[in-house]
Amino acid sequence: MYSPVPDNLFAREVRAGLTRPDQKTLPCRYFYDEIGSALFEAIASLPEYGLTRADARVIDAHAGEIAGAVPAGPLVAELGSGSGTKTRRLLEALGRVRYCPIDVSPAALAACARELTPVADVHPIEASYLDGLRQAASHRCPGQTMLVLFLGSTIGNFEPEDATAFLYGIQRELAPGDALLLGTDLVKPVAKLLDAYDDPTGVTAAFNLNLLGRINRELDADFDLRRFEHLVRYNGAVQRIEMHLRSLANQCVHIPKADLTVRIQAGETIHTESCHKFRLEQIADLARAGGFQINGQWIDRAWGFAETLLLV
Ligand code: AVI
Repeated sequence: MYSPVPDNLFAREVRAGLTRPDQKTLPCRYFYDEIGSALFEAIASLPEYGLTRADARVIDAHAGEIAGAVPAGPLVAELGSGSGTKTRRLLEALGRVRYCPIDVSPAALAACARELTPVADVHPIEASYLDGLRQAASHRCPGQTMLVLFLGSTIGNFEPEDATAFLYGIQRELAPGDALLLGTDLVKPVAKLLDAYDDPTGVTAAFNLNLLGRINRELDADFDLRRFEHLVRYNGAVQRIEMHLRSLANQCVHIPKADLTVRIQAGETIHTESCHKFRLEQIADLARAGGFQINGQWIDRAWGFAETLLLV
């Protein structure tokens, strides 16, 4: 039977992911609606999830050195700025620069502008990462260099080949002398990772389940969230945490705005996110493959997190 391709990108991607014959998937970038973004802020405060605090600690401890390693007075663009709190110290160390936070969430951009207007000349850009970067680059003054921030180990949520292609995409928007500060979560004991992504308070479970809630709200679907559970695995072969939603029953879900009825077996999972963890040599390989060279690296040993400064 012919069924039209939905024109809404979210609907199309949900449909594509849930009709995959081998493993059902949903793209993790759809976690971040208003509820998901609030849940992510809560995750960042959990004692078990040290990643965000480690990222902020490295920047706080080394803001002066990082600022000293890039040409003076750069235009700063941040990909996926969130609320901008961890960027504050770096912007202070850079002096009053023009700062373009790039995010798809207007709420995150507004919070970021509130937080950082006292220390920078803030120009929020509501766009996807590379489109936003292109727009930010158009704000450069003649001869001005650019510093791009991609913090929080969001690069770890890309498949390895997509991570390389993405870094290369950033590099292509930049010019010689420009820099990228890349945050990456390092490999660590599996038990510590499982605690971080399957916290006893259940915040990460709620964050994961909210993806189904979002599909219900935006695509008129009838997922019963109580018939799914949060499942976290460490896949050692590819050094990543995988988040899944496991069905607790044989069930049939209707998603009218994606023109889809999907059958899900008891025990079957929907893979919702991969969080890759890095070794230092893998960061070097990734940088090289993306067309950058490493100019500095600062590490938080307490959690296991690296901030790496890459030059074009
Ligand atoms: C945004 N990103 C780097 C987080 C991570 O750790 O991969 C997303 C997250 N998923 C569950 N907890 C946090």
